[in-house]
Amino acid sequence: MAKLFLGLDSSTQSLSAVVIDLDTRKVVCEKSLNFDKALPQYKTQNGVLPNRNPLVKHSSPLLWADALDAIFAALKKDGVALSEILAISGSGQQHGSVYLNEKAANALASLDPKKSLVENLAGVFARKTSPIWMDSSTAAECAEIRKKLGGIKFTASRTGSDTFERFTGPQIRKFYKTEPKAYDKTASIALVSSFLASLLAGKIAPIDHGDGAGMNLMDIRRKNWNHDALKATAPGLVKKLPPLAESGHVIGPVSPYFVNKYGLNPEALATVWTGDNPASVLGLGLIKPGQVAISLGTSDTFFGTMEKCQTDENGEGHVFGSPAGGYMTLICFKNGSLAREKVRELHGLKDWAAFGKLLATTKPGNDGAILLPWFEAEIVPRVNQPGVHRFDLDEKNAAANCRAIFEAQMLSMRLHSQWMQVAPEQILATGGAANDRALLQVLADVMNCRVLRIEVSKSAALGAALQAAHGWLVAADKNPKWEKLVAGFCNPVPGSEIRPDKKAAKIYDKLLEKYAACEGSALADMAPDVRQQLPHAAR
Ligand code: XUL
Repeated sequence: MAKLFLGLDSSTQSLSAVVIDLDTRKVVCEKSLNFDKALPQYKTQNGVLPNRNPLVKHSSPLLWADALDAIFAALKKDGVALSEILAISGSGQQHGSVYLNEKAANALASLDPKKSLVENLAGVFARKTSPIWMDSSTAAECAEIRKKLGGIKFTASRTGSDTFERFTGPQIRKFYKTEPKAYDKTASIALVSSFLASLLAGKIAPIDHGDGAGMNLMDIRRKNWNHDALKATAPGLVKKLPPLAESGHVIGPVSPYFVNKYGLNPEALATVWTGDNPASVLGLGLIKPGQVAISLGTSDTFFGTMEKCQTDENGEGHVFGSPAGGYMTLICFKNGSLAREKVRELHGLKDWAAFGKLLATTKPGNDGAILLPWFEAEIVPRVNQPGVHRFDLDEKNAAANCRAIFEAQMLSMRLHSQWMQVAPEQILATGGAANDRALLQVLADVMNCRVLRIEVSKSAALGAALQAAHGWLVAADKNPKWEKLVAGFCNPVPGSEIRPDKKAAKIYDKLLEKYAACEGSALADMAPDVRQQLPHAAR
């Protein structure tokens, strides 16, 4: 019998499944279900329910449950050996919350396979819809909680992050303030991840230390609920939150619902889920302290792993528990590929090849030219009003501007990740712009570190499958080692390694000082409300 493990990832727009075979170290099945297309009756657009208020972004917990039924039906139809799956884990879009009433626990314990999950869940919600990570309607609640916790620095050092509008605590506070009766009727609050784990386990599932850290409610160092944060958020909250647990910890056997309906093995284990970013950290193989990945996408994201908990006193970066133990950080820079695209368009360059070619005609350090690339309001550093600033840079010099935008983005990453105190031994680059070697050379030189490209499709679902395997091995007293577990599943692209040029790296050490000074002076010139207002949701 093969050793199969299933990982599920419930993201904003889709539910994905990855099945791995631990013996052959192969992904044996990958499947994805787009919410808008597969379940049009929920009328979501890109996984979000329409709302007149552009700051409000909700989705439907029933949609996620329906998708779970649909993906198991699809896996069964495809002939996946569901009876050979030993354990299941998963990940969810972070921060989103589900509000259950006192009927939920019984309904979960007695899921009837003759009905759908949606039918089984009739009447168990204290709130029909779920706020998700794209929601930015809680600025007032963020300010209230932050004030009670003693400001940005203390909020971040206690909970891992400053208060952010998308984080669950401020969202819960808004619910309590605006719908106090419904809040009272809430018996249990789940995250997207723990809600889906609850369906699989047939009981209210714990929240893990990865996703729990995205709530502004968990003590990031002790990994338990922080009572001051709970008190600052809403009354009686402690009774409504499930326990916290290690990611991948075994909850128990899967609910008989899935055994009877889809042919899962009755001994298959349901484990604790995590957030999509912590799961991606596993899927990219970032399991040792100091390992770093940079995703160059719509926005640029810096992921790193740390042994000890360091928090960002400026409140720009987030610290979550890493499913591989220790901590991970996530820093999101909003002006990523859209800002690069703006420069490309401004100079009439038809494609990225032309952009890269032009950039390569200039020298590292760009003769001291600096561009602050805030084409859009920026999250890191906090800039609430778009504005592009040039220092010693001619706006019309296309080649210098192509270099300046990417150098700025990488210098900003280096500057704003210093609080982590992690010197990476190598950086994995992923996302669209990681295909361009000229850009990756700048990245390697600015960070003075070798860079390798990695392409993992469905990194969160793969990470979740590895998490299921880890949980199963721990339960079997096999003392699994993460390094051994991830080996073979997430390798960098052969031949993609780029080494830093030592001379260029020295130039960037100096340029970083100038970049920091330019950034400081641009921020100092801004009105306080432009600088200090909270950014909207990341990514
Ligand atoms: C992270 C965040 C997003 C969501 C996307 O803080 O809000 O990355 O997790 O699913």
